[in-house]
Amino acid sequence: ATEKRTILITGGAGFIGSNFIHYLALERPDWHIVNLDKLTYAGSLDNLDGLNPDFQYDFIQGDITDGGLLNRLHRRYHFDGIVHFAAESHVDNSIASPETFVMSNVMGTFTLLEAARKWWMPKGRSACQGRFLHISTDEVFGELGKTGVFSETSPYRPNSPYSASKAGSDHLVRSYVKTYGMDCITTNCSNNYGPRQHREKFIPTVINTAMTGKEIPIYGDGSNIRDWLFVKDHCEALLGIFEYSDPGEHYLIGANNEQNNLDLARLICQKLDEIVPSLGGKSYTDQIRFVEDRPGHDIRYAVDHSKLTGELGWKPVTTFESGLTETIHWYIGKLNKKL
Ligand code: NAD
Ligand code: TDX
Repeated sequence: ATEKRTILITGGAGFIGSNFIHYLALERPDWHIVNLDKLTYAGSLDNLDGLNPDFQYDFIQGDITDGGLLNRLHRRYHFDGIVHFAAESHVDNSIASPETFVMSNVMGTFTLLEAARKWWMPKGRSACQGRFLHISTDEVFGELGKTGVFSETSPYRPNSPYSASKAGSDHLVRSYVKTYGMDCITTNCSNNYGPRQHREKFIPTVINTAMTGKEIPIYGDGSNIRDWLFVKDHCEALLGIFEYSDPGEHYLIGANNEQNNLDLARLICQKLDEIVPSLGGKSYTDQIRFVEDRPGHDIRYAVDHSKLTGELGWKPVTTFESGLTETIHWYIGKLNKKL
């Protein structure tokens, strides 16, 4: 399974994609990685700092909706795999301006699928010569009440333009498996946290606002619940699935780590109180403020990942305590660099 491979990674300058490339540089140092990223506001080449210079890695700035570019890249590199992270990813932005979500998430995934089908199945329905791993979200299943969990059999019920666009991309991937026999796999993961996440997301927002003396914004009453997975554990799951899963599979990935937003903000503040006590001894929790709720704000997500554990033996290994501490130290380091 660890033979040399040439993999196209889309969105590798974003949060999870860049963590995945760092993970591959350590775990599969003989692979050749081509990172295609548009460098929207969410992507940053700083996220790739520190890669081993011997690692075969190329960066291409470009848009996944550009089929001509995809074909030129394939002629140059002869990809035998795609790991597809590129997407507009922030729910609040999708509420304010949904169009780019449809373009990048739906049209972008479609353009990639169409390109890969022609590269890898030139004679129509025949053995597919490459593997397409599509990274999606648990948000496609909508929201849960106080009980229950999402599983691979949960119906799709997206509630935001973001999750609807991701659901659309999942359906296209599914159709390429069923109709053309393409070797695609879809994963739906719960909320990731860790180094290199964009500051717009909740955990970086709490750390940055706390540390810079600003108000820490909690939407609504703070009772909404998310399941938080450390990004490195996600990367481990993705590599295992990419290498060992059967074609056409579908896996949910989660952490069994449900937290409500208010408790999580308090926990981060308490950790900051220990790591960087504020002058005057005030707790960062004093900066917490309730603000207007997100429209259509999903109440709760929770994920049953027992299929993945049963078939491939993966389970999350990072405790929330250690993952959060590592994350907080990473953001403090970033803030200090700016000073
Ligand atoms: P991110 O916003 O940090 O990064 C997305 C990257 O994609 C950016 O570098 C951006 O420049 C690039 N991109 C966007 N549109 C593009 C286009 N049209 N062409 C080329 N590049 C483009 O996102 P993330 O949090 O790293 O999420 C990565 C993937 O994982 C997404 O598909 C997201 O839906 C999914 N996901 C994220 C989470 C999470 O908690 N962050 C959870 C589950 C699933
Ligand atoms: O300032 C904030 N205050 C707040 O209370 C922000 C930014 C968020 N929140 C709440 C909203 C959510 O209940 O915190 C929770 C987490 O918010 P986000 O970090 O925006 O994540 P979420 O909306 O849950 O979506 C994330 O997880 C699933 C990613 O952004 C998606 O890309 C992924 O698919």
